[in-house]
Amino acid sequence: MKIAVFAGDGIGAEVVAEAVRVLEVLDLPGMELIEGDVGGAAWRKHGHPLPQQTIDIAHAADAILFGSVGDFDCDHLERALRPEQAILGLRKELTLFANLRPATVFKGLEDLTSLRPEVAREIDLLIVRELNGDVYFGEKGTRTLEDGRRQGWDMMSYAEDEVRRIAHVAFRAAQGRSGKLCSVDKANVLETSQLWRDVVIEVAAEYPDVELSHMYVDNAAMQLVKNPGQFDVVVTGNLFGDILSDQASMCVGSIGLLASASLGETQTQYGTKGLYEPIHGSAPDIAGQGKANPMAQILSAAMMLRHSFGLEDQAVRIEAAVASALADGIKGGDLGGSAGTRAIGDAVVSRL
Ligand code: GGG
Repeated sequence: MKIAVFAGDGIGAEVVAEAVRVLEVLDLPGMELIEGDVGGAAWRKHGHPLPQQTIDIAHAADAILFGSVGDFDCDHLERALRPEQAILGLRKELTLFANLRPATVFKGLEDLTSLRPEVAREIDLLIVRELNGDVYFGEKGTRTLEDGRRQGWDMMSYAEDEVRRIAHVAFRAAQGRSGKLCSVDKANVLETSQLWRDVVIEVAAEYPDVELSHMYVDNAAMQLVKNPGQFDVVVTGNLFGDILSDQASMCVGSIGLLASASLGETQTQYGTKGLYEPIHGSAPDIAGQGKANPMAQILSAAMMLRHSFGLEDQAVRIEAAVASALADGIKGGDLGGSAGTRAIGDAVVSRL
């Protein structure tokens, strides 16, 4: 079981260390951890946020445990050298096109979310975000117009096969849950979204047992805080998914709790090859202070055991340990508590 460990920038190293500790305590036979550099840390050492040796490690691994990237010191760099290119590059390089972002409210946190407790309690949703297309990867540039004004552009596009493959992932996920799928787009304004909607409807014909609905992204943002209980599986594009899943994190209490799996179609001898990361970034303002909540990173490791190694029991063990720690009041600063990174890791480890 080869696991590439790319901690990255800011709080990445601190939270990844706790997730690795959890994995080591489980004492999984044959587990091998291989570290690699990504993000600003890699740019400092190798002059590039995603050096070739890191790409090689990623290719050789069965799964990747990824921390976070983002570094203010890199703000002056051209876009191709920015830390964020490490995560975008890995997703593209490994064709990891399906990002699964589950969101539920843990017991004991109902009063801590941005919603009324009775509304928050209803949340149990899975955002399926497309990762390889959209405006993030379209042609982009800046130029000066004839009248002297500067203009920037980013091309938004989806090819039908890109929509079809993420739609299949979402329909299958819906089949395994409540059988409800909501596709989020902006089809009243964007051609890209109209194609997205047409293709999702075509794919729906293969899943007659799934109830499909469509929602414009602006309405979805509103409904997510008004009545989140109406959603089960939500499928959407790269940009809308990035934004909606951060929004969802506040509906469940903290972005420090949301894990994610990025999957493609590569199968290893153990399961589906994937990259696992918290949805939060590198939080440079609290980096190195032992304050970051490692729970999202630990829960990402649980997703890795489930999807890439078929170790459902071990994944459930980790998730139960996190839930138990939260129910016992072990909370980081992000949840109004005072537990530090290491103390939260200890609490999870002791409950495994
Ligand atoms: N762990 C998530 C992370 O490092 N996020 C930084 C980032 O730039 N993410 C871009 C994205 O998720 O599309």
